[in-house]
Amino acid sequence: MAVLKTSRDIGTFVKRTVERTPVIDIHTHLYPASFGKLLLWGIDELLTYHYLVAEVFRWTQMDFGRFWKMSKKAQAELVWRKLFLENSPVSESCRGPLTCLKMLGIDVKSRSLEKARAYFGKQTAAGYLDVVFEKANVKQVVMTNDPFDAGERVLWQKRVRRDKRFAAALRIDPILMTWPKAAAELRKWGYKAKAKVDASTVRETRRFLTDWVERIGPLYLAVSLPPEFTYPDRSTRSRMIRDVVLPVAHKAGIPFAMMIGVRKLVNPALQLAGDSVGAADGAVLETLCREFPDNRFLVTMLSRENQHQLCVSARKFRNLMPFGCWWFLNDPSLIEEITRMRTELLGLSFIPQHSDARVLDQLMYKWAHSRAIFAKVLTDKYRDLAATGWRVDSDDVERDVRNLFGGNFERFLAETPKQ
Ligand code: FIX
Ligand code: ZN
Repeated sequence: MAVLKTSRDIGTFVKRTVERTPVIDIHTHLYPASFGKLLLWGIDELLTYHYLVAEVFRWTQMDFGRFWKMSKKAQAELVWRKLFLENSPVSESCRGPLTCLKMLGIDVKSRSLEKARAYFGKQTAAGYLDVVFEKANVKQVVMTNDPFDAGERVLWQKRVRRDKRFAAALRIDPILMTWPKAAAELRKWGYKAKAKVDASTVRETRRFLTDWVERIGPLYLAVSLPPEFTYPDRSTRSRMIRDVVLPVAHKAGIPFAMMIGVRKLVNPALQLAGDSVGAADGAVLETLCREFPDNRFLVTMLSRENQHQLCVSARKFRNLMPFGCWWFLNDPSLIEEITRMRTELLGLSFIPQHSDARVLDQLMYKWAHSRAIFAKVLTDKYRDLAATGWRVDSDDVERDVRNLFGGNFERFLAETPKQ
């Protein structure tokens, strides 16, 4: 243990600790190599990530349908030309792939996409997965596992081999967003669920969720909700949350993760890139936390306008854990603003980031970019402490960063009451 006496000592030690501390990435769309084509990786997947698709259409009048008919390779070449060669790749979504190539030791001075492709052509998914986890210093990721996705469902039913670096999360959007359709699916799978929710449908839907909790062992249940989400109201969604989702989560002893503020498909022609954002009513979280004190809530909100209220609500309810700088907030200026706000209002009792990675390689850049900002914010906070005469010990800094990068998540899970 060392006392970090000077401003410079603090800066140097905090930066090194943030870089060296392995992280648990609590929300991603990644899969292990055993899930086959569900695992996306390599330069062409990086360049056709939906964030870049949205951006490339700002530089072309190409017909959307024509783009979607192009091969992945041709789409990537269009993105490379428009966003990297004809315009400087200064956006966060464009800087990301370049950080990945740099971390892999691929020189981008030539600006040759073929050179980058040559590297990936020599990799296998399993081998490259080890490279990425090591370079990103990620010890575990939590997947997004959707029983309503046919491609994924069949893998779980075949009991595909697990990789302990990939924890599960049970994603239940259809149950809370499109119930009649979800009920029809459940009936196909042998659960007597009716479009009109009655007591037997509640029982059968609980049975469905319980079966999947037992099948995949999720760390939490999760849903993405629109800005207009509220609770309670007379909707099927409120009934399902009260009578099905929260009782199943409580019985299993796992949190319920709500990701709030997505306005789905405002531009359907962009497909996955077509979602937008809206400010939500943050007060709904206080209602849920108060009415369900034995449930625990992981929450991330998509609108910048909701961040301050989320911090204040978390001050009022210890069963509310804010996490991440999600999606349109996963940009340096906003990560810094939100992280400063959170340390000033919550101390170190929050989960600062998740990557939301859809392409394996993204773990490298998303965590490298965020770690740089966390180091900057934490350095300022420890320097402020030192200015009061407080002794800043290296062991304390290491403990604090371990908590931010996974310890708070693991404690929140462990303390979740189980029926
Ligand atoms: O609902 C979600 O899990 C969102 O993160 C995704 O739908 C979104 O497309 C995304 O990947 C954002 O980063
Ligand atoms: Zn996501």
